[in-house]
Amino acid sequence: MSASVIKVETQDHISHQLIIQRPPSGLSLQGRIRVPGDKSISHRALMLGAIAQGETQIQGLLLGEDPRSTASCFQALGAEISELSTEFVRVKGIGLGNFLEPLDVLNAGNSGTTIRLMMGLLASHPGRFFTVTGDDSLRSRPMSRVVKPLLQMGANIWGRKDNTLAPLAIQGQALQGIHYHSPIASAQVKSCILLAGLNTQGETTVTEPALSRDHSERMLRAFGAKLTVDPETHSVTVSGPAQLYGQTVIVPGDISSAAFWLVAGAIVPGSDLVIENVGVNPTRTGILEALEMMGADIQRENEREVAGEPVADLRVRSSQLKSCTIAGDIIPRLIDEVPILAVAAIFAQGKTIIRDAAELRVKESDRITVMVQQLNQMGANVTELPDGMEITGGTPLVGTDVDSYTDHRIAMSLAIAALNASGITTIHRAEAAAISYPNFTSTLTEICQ
Ligand code: SPQ
Repeated sequence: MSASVIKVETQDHISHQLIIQRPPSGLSLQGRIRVPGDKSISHRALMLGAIAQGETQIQGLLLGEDPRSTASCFQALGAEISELSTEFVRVKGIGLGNFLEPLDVLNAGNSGTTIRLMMGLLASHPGRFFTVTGDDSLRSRPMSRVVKPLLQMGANIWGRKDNTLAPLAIQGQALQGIHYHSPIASAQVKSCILLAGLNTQGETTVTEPALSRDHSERMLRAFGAKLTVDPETHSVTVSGPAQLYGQTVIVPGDISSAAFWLVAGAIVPGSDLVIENVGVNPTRTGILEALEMMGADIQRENEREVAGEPVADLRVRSSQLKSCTIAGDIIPRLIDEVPILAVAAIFAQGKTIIRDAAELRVKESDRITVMVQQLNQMGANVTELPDGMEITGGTPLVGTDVDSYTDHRIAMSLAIAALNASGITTIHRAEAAAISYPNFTSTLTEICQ
C-alpha cells in the first residue's frame, strides 16, 4: 500500500491525526506479524518483580505508555528497574513491606491497572504515606471499587468526591484479611485485594460474580505466593504474609492488540494474516469465541505454553460474518475487545447485540457512547443501550473525521473500520494508540497490500 494511503500528520507536539484512504484498486491484508507484549502481564511482571526478593528478568515487555507509568511508580518506591526494552528488563526487587516513601506524587498516567493494583500494595505498607494520581481520564475513573474493600481491610485512604476519585492519599497500615464479594467481575479489583493480602496476616479472599483475567493468580503462584482458587465460586484466597522470589517472565503477545488484526483480516476481503505468539489464556479468549460465533475463519496454530501462559499463532482469513448476541459471562473475557467487535458487527449480516457491558462506560473513555457516535458518523447503524449496543450490519461506511477521545482502543478500532470505508477517514488524537500499541501504524502499513 502506498504511503499516501495511510498518513500520520502531527497537529502539534503531542497530537497526531491518522489519515486512511482505501486505494481505488482495493486492499487486502497479508503477512506474518507479531503484536507487542501483553499489557496486563507486563504491569504484573514489573510490580511483582519490584516487591519480590532478588532479581526478575522480563522478556517481551510491552513498551507502551501504561507499563512505563508502572515502571516509574515502582522506581519511585525503591525498585531498581533497568532501561525498558522488549528484549530484556531486569528488576531488582526490594522485598515485600520495604517500599520507600516517595518524595512526590505517584503518577499512573492513563493506566487504571497501575493505580488500582498499586493501591493494594501501598495501603498494606505500614508507616508510609503515599499520594497517587493520573491523567484527566484516570482522574475521572471510579476508584471506590478498590477503596471500599481496602477500607474494610482497615486501610486509611482519602480522596476527592468522598474517596471515589484520584488524586488519593494513602496512609499505609497493617491490614486485616477479609472475604470480599465483589459486585463486578474485575481483574483490577481482584488483583488489588490479593496484592493487599500479600503483606497482611492470615487469609484474604475475593469472590467475583464471573471469572475475570487470571494473570495475577498465575504470576503470584510462580513468584511463590500461597494461593488457592475455587473455580466453582470464582474465589481466590491468598495467605499472608507472603515471600515472593524473583523469576523469569516471558510476556506473550497481547490478544487485545491481536484483536485489531483478527477483525481486520476477517472483514477486509481477500486477507490472510498470521499473528504469531499471541497469549491465549482462556480468561482472555472471549474475542476468539465471539468471532467464531460470527463465522470468522480463525485457526490456532503451534499451540504451546510459555512461562505459565498458553500461547498460539492465530491465522485469520476473510469471510462473510453473521450477527450474534454477546452477553453474560463471556463479557469479562472480552471486555477490552468490545470496540473492535462493534466494528466487526458493522460488516456482519443481521443485528448484533452486545449487552451486560456497562463497565465500558468507565474505561479510558465511555466506550459505548464514543463508539456509537463515531461509527454512526461514518454511516453505521448502531443504537446505544445502557449496557451495550445494537449494531445492524450491512450499511456501507463513508470516511469522515472521527476522534479517539484519547482512548487507545477507540483510535485503533476506528482505524480498522476505515480500511473498509470509502473516501478519506481522519482519526484525530490517534497518538492514544501508544498507550498499548506503539507501532500500530507501522504494522498497519506493513500488512496492507
Ligand atoms: O489499565 P486500564 O487503563 O484499565 O486498561 C484497560 C484497557 O483497555 O487497556 C481498560 F480500560 O484494560 C483493563 C481491563 O479492562 C486491564 C485489566 C488488568 O490488567 O487487570 C483488567 C480490565 O479491567 P477491569 O476493570 O475489568 O479489571
